Amino acid sequence: MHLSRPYSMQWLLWMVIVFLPGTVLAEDGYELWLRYNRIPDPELLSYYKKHATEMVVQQSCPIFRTVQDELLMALQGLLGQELPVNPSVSKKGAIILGTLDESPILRRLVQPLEMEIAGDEGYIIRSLSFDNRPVTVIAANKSKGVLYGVFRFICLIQNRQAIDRLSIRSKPRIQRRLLNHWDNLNGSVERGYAGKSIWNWEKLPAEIDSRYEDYARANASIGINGTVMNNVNSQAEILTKGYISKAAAIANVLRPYGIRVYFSVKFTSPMEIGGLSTADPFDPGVRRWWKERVRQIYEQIPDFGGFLVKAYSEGQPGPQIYGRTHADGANMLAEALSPFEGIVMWRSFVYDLSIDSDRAKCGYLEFVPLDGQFAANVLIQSKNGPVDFQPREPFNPLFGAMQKTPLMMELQITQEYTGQGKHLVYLAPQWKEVLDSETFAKGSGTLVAGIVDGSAENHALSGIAGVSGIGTDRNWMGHHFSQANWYAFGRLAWDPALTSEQIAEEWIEMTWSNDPETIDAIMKMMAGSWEACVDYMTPLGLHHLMAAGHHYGPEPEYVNPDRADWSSTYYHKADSEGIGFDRSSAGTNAVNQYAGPLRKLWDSPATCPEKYLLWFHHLPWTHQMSSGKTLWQELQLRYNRGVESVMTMQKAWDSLEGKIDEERFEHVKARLEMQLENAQEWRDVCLDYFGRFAESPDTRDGE
Ligand code: GCV
Repeated sequence: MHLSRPYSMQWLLWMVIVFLPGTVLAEDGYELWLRYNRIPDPELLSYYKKHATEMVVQQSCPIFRTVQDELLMALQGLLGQELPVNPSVSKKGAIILGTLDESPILRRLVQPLEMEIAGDEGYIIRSLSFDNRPVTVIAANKSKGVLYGVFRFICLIQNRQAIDRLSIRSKPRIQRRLLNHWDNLNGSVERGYAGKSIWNWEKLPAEIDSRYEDYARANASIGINGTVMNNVNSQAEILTKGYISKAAAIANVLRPYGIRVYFSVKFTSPMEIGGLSTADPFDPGVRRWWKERVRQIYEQIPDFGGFLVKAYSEGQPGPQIYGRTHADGANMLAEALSPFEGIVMWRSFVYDLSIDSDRAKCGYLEFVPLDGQFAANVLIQSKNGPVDFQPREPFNPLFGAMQKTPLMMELQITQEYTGQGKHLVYLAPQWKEVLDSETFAKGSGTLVAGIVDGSAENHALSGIAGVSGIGTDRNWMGHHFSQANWYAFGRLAWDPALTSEQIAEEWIEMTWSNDPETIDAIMKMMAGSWEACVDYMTPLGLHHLMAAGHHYGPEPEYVNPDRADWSSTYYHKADSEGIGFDRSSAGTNAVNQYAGPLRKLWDSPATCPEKYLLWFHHLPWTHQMSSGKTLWQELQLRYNRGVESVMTMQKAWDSLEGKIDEERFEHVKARLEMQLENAQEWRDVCLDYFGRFAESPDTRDGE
């Protein structure tokens, strides 16, 4: 084998097990979607072998070595073929990898114009002929692009696609595609449901866990190019020398996979670890402190990405303490980072009820007036919806309302409000609903995705972040199916136009099986899983009925003694008159934060889509729904439908017994049982509670 780096013991052991004839692999989900098990069909195997005979490489750099190793490893596993690595083409079926700058062969084969279109991270994959030999070309302008191209090529084989007539050109639509870890420095993970933080801060920088590299491989395979290592509820210590060195050690592992590291920083760090008496962004000493600290970071992490900041929200300090604005705070950090091309991602997740009593309106009210005041290297990071990662929310009205400022979207991969690593909920349809939403920000045709990727408003910067949920569990995410959300996040960050079905199918074949019946059964489970969760938790636009604190089960009766908006009753407002939050023009007028056509549509219960009905309206229990039922009847129907969908998922999964490896089969089966119990609890608790107000009798069917 032509391996440029020694593999870990774990990997070698795995290889031995894979190649023992007749061995049935026990799987624990650690490999994620990067499972390179041998293709069992002899005909297919010989087809792929014919088109993957050697690897032609004419360059070397750390990323390039990664590229080469990954392809070797994949083909060794999938085809059982040790590919020679040669500097020139000697066989039919060669795979030629490289950048035009460094590979003379590729310069002969590929048009420079075509590469221009691919940009810095894009790639092309083409079936071509070289000296009358059929070859496959994976080319890019930068090594990073080749890395992404190679992972796509491997995916094609994992998906059993033809590889002899390839003509693929791809480049990411969004520049910064980041995971946000809500990992604390003590190893716990806020809203994490898969064990502890994978960053072993105590043992760093001396000990480098082999997981870091596996994490990097997984992310690179789906195009993720950055990671914010620590919680947005940040601790100042991340900026101390010790932690910078620890982070630098991780950055060294991630770099060959094209991944940069970023920090969440606490606004009062200059006071907490710098001994200053203020953190006022207008104070020259404070500004100097940040500049110096940033310089120290770049000394150790030359490609450091920048800072993420949660300011003046949920107890985190911000510039407002000193009478300054979000823009003042963000711009101070931006100034420190700018000489190194670092960026600031400043979160808009703020809800100071003294600004407005409707929490959903607060972010918009604080941030829109600041549009145009942020430095060029600042992005505003906004959650997909205006409240907080609820099972379903309309899109955040900030998208489209701050046309002079690049807005990043923050999605939640970790399932804080959607079953927490215990429920099978495929979130790509939720994200697609938001990304595909028409904002009417510039007449029709301005989708949220176009704002996030910067194209609608011509921004030089663009970004998207997913709150990761990754932990030390063997399967990384707690639930095997939560891996699909990590995968889907990366794929949508690369191309928001992909459909959730396309992504699911790709993932299923890589993660579970290539058997058509298995794919079909799992596809159906995944496709309906998000709507099922919405139905059994918060149908018809209801939101935040979750139990206080842990946010797992239902607690519709919860009233927080200190804060109205931390109470479930604040959101559903159920009483004998009806249910729902009146955000129409007759209510809080949150609807007015959306562009004209949406405002008009959503302002009237007659035209508001039923999925958002109780988000925008408080309606009588007898309100007529499009089904002809009353609102109360419809609510019961939806809760029951959610439970039934989980039963259907269970049946589909049971039908796969024997087709899926036992360990993962049993794991998912047990989780589905828990999900059913939870869904029933959600239904029963919510309907019992709302039933106390509703005039109609509870017509729920028994099971
Ligand atoms: C990191 C929600 C979560 C918090 C989280 C916060 C945020 O309120 O429950 O755990 O804090 O969002 O996004 O900042």
